[in-house]
Amino acid sequence: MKKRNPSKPLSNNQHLLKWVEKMVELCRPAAVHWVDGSEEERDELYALMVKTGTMTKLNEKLWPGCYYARSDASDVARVEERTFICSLSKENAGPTNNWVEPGEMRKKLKTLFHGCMVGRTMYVLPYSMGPIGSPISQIGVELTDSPYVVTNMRIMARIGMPVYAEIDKGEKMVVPCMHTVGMPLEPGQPDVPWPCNKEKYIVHFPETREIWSYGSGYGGNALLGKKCFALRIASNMARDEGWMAEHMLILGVEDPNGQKTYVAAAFPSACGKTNFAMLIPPANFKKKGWKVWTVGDDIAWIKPDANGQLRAINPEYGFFGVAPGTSTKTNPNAMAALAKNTIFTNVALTKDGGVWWEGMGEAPAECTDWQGNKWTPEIAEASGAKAAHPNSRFTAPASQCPTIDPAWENPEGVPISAFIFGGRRATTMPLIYQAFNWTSGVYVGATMGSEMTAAAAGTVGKVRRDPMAMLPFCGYHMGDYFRHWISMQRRVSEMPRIFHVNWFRRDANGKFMWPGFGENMRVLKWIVDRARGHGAAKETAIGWMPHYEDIDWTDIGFTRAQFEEIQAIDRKAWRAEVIGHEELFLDLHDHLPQELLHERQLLISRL
Ligand code: O2Y
Ligand code: MN
Repeated sequence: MKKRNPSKPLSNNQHLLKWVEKMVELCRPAAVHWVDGSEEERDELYALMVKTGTMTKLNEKLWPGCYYARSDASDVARVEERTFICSLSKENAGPTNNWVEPGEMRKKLKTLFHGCMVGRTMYVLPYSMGPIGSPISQIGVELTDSPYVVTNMRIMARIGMPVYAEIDKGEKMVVPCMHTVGMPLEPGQPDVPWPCNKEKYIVHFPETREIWSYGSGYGGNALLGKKCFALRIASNMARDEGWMAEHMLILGVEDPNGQKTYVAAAFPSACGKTNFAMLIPPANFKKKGWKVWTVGDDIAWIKPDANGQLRAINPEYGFFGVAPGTSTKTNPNAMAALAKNTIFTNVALTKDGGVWWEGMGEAPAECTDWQGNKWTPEIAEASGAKAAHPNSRFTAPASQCPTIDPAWENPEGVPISAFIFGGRRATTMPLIYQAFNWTSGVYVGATMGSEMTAAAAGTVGKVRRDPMAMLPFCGYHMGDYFRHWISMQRRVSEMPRIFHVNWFRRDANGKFMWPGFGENMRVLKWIVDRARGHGAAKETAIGWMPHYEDIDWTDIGFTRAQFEEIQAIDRKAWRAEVIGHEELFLDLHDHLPQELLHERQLLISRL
């Protein structure tokens, strides 16, 4: 690297300098690169990775500024079983997290990190989660030996010089994040395009707000600002400081009068979260002047302001979206966002230097699949081979999304009027209902469940309870997390209304009952009406539900009978559902707030 990356840090923060020196001593890199975030630096990093085979530059005419990477076949998703919350006591981590005694884990990490960067460059990557200078934003510094991570983080977070300046101010704590692919390069040893280690550790120390990640170069394991910081560490900060770090998209609904209502929604991985965040209203809604704006697609940091209004920021700067299934039909906004300056990982490479994935559109006659093998539709038919890995990703700048909200970088955040929970449920859960009040809404979120996802590397089809979609991301005891949610009503002047949606209910023949995508706008409009206090509803055993007349059905032909079927409360199925809630509650019993037990009793008595 050129002289521009000085051997001394650009920041005068002595604490940062000392920590980097200590980590250099531990990891023994061949060089240290202080990331400045410039375009020149970005281009140098891409050029370096093209040379080592980590990245391929895509056809500039078709995919300007885009690069393509293929991971090692063993390093394709988050590794929940190798993710640890090493709080001082096992009890604080709770039964839903892996825990190892912190002293023992530190000893192990010290051994693993000793010399782990030999022959490689250590990048010092300062980043801000949230707009720089926002009172809701937080700062981290990731030390990594992966240039792939640096270029991805450059899209996913604000990085470089302005962040050093923030660190210099000394107003915010800095979360230290250590990352290595865990493959030192001895002299003369050739590098591989995607170095990683069979052994993986994704470790969080909540009390000291530290992250240590070993052995993986992929997504949530390695881009430490995302799941590790913005959810696992931030959930601890939020509990201690009276705010919320949530696995939620944020969108704004603009009505024909130009009035905007912002909602935040939690869905487990692979439930159409990115599509919902970028929803395009049906034609008749558009004609009337309804618009949906995107603030974020994955994570929300939500804080009460001085007036007790909950306000949210998207702490991220880009989208790390699942490629398969994304198309101009399903999500034209995502397709526009990823059309340039994007990194594609584990999709297929086409003959003309472009990318393709299942669900993007017509398959190419031939391409190279995510493992580097020849792929044709005929081969796929004979062997079932996928061109793109089901968890293949695009890393795209959020600013390129056509529906990005004009207020998405507002340092004060946007006001939140409603929370939406949802999952992928074939039965039991209606299309839409509203919780009776805040505490019953917390119960709805706490007990939500979904079928498993590729991102979690699990079996498809099995329902797992995923409270607030935070099961893999809550950095402390889930029972205490529920208590924190309940306690928020003491800090907020008017609570957002809470809703549950299920786009995935099936009929007796196994067919989806709801078309989804843009049609979800009809449900969203009712949610917004209710949140503003003027939509009608009827009381049911599980919550408030719209009458058929309360939803705008123009141009869709969804009949009253269909609506009644999709909204039906099958009491037998609901009794089984409540038993499922009991299983979760048993696991958490010693930290479970009494309020949730009461809610359960009330639900049972209504059923
Ligand atoms: O598998 C990974 O490393 C990515 S996981 C992910 C990425 C973007 C948004 N959400 C998720 C998730 O698993 O919730
Ligand atoms: Mn997510």
